[in-house]
Amino acid sequence: STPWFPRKMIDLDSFAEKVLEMGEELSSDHPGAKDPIYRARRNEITQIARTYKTGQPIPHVEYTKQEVETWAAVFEKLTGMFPNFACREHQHVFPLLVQNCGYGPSQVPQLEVISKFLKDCTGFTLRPVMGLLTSRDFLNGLAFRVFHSTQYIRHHSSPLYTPEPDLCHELLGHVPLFANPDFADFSQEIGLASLGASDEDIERLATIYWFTVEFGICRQGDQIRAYGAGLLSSFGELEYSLSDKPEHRPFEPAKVAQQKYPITEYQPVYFVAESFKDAQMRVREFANSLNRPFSVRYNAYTESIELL
Ligand code: H2B
Ligand code: FE
Repeated sequence: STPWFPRKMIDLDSFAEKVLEMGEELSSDHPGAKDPIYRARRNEITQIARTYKTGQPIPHVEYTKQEVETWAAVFEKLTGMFPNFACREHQHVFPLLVQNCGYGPSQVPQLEVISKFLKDCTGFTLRPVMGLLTSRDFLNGLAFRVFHSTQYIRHHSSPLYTPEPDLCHELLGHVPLFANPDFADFSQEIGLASLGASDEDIERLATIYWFTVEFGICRQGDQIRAYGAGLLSSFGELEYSLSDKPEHRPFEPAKVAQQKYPITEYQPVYFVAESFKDAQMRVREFANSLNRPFSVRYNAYTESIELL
């Protein structure tokens, strides 16, 4: 039988409290795990996600001086690298985020402002989330052009390292690409394929997500550049991924879906997309090969999924 899946945008409200480890209870090797002040602050911020409902504006967070400093450290380090390593789509959007969304080292941008900006660009919106969602829930959100974003900041003791998504990763890595129409289409394609998919197929789609939205690189003229958020928000891996140390293979979803990957070390292999349009077409083809007794379409007028 088909697993349950969200049919209307408001169905996403039910994901709020289903977060995996590290969401509320930080795992023990987390830099913030033993810092009670950090934990209390995290709980304060994740209250927003816990009670957030579809259609509400995302509440403003007044970030502390320490949080702004952590954000600034990450911001300065990464923006210095983008000109040499980020794909052209990321570089095109970044100045617009500075102009319209308060990006810069002196303040932490607000999710609500960014969500409105993305809505104007591609129809994508952000929803605050308490921590890691299951792959199924997270991918299902993409079918509605919804990206679940954390709202808290990594621990100040190691500004350039975080074992989990945080606001720096979301804002510097993910957000710029969701402003690009082809990338938005590509991401939604993975999301649509995930609706009602079997557990095995969710695993395959999560792997494709991993090697594209998180760790994807793409050909750009005679160069390769990064578009994956995990790369764009990691100063070490960003340079490494484009060097001749790892393996670079062509983006073929059926092969990508079977690739094993480490989550705490640099990737030994990356997949090179020719363009977001090409990647979307390939994912659609792959999705059609999956075993699901129906196909789906998103109706943007009613914000709901239609079964075909
Ligand atoms: N949850 C959240 N909150 N952010 C993510 O980036 C994320 C997630 N990634 N759940 C998902 C899992 C990804 O690793 C794939 C789809 O499993
Ligand atoms: Fe991410």
